Amino acid sequence: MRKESRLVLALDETNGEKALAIANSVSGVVDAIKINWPLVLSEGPQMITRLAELSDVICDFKVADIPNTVRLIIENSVSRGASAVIVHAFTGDDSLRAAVEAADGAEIYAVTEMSHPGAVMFTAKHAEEMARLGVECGVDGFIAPATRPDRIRAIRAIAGDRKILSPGVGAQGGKASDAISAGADYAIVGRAIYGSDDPRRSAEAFAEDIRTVI
Ligand code: NUP
Repeated sequence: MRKESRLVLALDETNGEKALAIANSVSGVVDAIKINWPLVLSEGPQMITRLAELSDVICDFKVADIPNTVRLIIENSVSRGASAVIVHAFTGDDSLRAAVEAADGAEIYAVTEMSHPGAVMFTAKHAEEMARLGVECGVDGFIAPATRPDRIRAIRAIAGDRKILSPGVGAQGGKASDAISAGADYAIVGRAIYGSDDPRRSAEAFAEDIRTVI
């Protein structure tokens, strides 16, 4: 994955034509495009392949299943053009290993603790433990919350040189430069870019904010 602006677009726009237009307009500014169930459910998994013509695509399917189902989901995503797939870490070592084995050159990022307030109820309490497990199982990186930069620092201390991608910037209240300063490699931004009047200008503004700290 390219590492220039350190900005990843979360493209949760559910209209396919609009999503492609936005992806086109920001493709030089963002390092990758992350897609999630909203776009895939409304426009189909062929969106992975179409977007992969413009950018590296991260499939944010937050896979949380038994190893065999994990393998099937990862293989399908990668064969459609995904450069990376996001999985949950709480599923344990066998499912995480199945994800890494199925990736076939693509990257696997594990979620240890999500960015919304409810995440502190359960998964945040085990986030460090899950990060250590992710390292043991060979994941390429972690998803850590820009809404709580101290938690990015905690995961960075365990992740070593593995990548950290950090969502929760903009609409959820986090700041891209704070996430990068805390140890994230990339900030993930969705609504504040794709929902703005001028997505390219908005992406450039986030990239500019990140540049102040790198
Ligand atoms: O902890 C997480 N928080 C989060 O927001 C893990 C994620 N994968 N996401 C995703 O990032 C979320 O599902 C959405 O696709 C994107 C954030 O979008 P926005 O809040 O910037 O619009």
